[in-house]
Amino acid sequence: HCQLRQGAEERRAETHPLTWRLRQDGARIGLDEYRQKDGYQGAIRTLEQHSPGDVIDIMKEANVRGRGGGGFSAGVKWSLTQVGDHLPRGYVLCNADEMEPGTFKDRLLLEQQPHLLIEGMIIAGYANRSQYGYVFLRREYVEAARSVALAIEEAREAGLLGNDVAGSGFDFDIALHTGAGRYICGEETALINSLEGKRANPRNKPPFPGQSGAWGKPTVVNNVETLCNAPAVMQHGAAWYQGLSGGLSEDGGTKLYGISGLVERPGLWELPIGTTGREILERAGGMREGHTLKTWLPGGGSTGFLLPEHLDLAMDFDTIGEYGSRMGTGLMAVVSERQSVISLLRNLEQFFARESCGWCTPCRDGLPWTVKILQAIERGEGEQGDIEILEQHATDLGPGRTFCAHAPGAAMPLESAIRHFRADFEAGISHPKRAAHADPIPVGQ
Ligand code: L3W
Repeated sequence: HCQLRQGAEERRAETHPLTWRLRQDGARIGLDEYRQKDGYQGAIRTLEQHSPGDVIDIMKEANVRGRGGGGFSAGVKWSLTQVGDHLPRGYVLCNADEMEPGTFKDRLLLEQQPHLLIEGMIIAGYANRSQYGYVFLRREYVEAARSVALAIEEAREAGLLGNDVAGSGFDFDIALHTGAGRYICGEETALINSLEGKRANPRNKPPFPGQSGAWGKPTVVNNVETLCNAPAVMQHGAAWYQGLSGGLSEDGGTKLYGISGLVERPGLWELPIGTTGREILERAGGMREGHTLKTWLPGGGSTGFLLPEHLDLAMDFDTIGEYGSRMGTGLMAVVSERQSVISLLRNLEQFFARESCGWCTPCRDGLPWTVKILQAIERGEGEQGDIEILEQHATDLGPGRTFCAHAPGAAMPLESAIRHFRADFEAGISHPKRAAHADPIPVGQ
């Protein structure tokens, strides 16, 4: 699924800033090849020609929005660290803890083109007056770890990391840190706790990491793909970046879009942001023979189910949000009419229950309870009133009830599945309402 299914001849620097350097055979791009293909020019130009404030203005103007799923402006995030006089400010953390169900975009960048990330981190470090960056990497990404570690060494030897980066007088270095394989470590404040050697419980926000992050210092946390956009923005400018979407969206740039499920050719493509779900499905050759599309998740397990009628919506941060879902990571998962939405939902909620850090009650207790009810419905042994309990859970897990977005993320597929496929839930209910004295709360399993 990790192949970038697009001919090299179709990818150009002017239109595919994230992937134009990649080889057709998927081989890793080392430092020499990266530099031959214009690599590090964005960072060098930044260090030579711009002040940190300029970089932030350009990133804001380009409107690079967080590609991990949050969609928050990277430039605005970077401006949070510009308070106070003390130098260096703090840290740049690359969130490479890619573990969103169905998401495999950052892996491609990390394995095949790690220098693009390092270049982006140098730019982020300079803009945020930081001297140290960490790549927080998902433990299971063994190949990516090897690739990034080698790239850090290559960059250090070439004077692109360490003291006096590229002769600019700016000092910046990066360390690779592998996590312990937990989804919650991708939540930015849990990531910070984990990096500090603490248990990965999310922290309350505010303060945002830009105000007080790792070891109490102003800290920028950006997704891999977000940071990988910075070099081209700094090399070619905000107006150019904005134009990449070709009018398909008010958001700028391109996006790594992908698709998995029962399609002919699952894959990943760099396309203008705002490309429709239909085009992504068509690039994958459509649904497999004998299957028709029942529903789809636009960007991971923590997004809401959409219907075939939503395929013509622009896949961007704002449009999808108007239809009870979110673009999320932009990697679609399709469900065939011959597959069970209830089983998929149960699988996702089981994942979210397992990956909850356990701090907040709705998440710790609500998710296992949700799973238990879904398992009963899946077996055809649901009870009258179960749908109403699940609806209540979708509310109780929703925004504002917990420290972080884990529970609201889990609530999205739950709420949308009930809204769109109530009949599927009803079909799994065979028992009368449970007696009032029965213990309805299977806590702590
Ligand atoms: C300063 C404010 N900064 C928000 C920052 C915030 C964060 C970013 C996004 O979860 C989503 C989540 C998952 N001043 C700010 C501010 N920020 N207001 O903006 O914030 P937010 O609240 O939208 O979400 P979050 O807690 O960071 C991000 C979703 O991503 N997700 C999970 C993805 C997993 C991967 C992966 O495995 N690679 O990407 C998928 O969609 O559900 O909704 O930095 O500090 N006023």
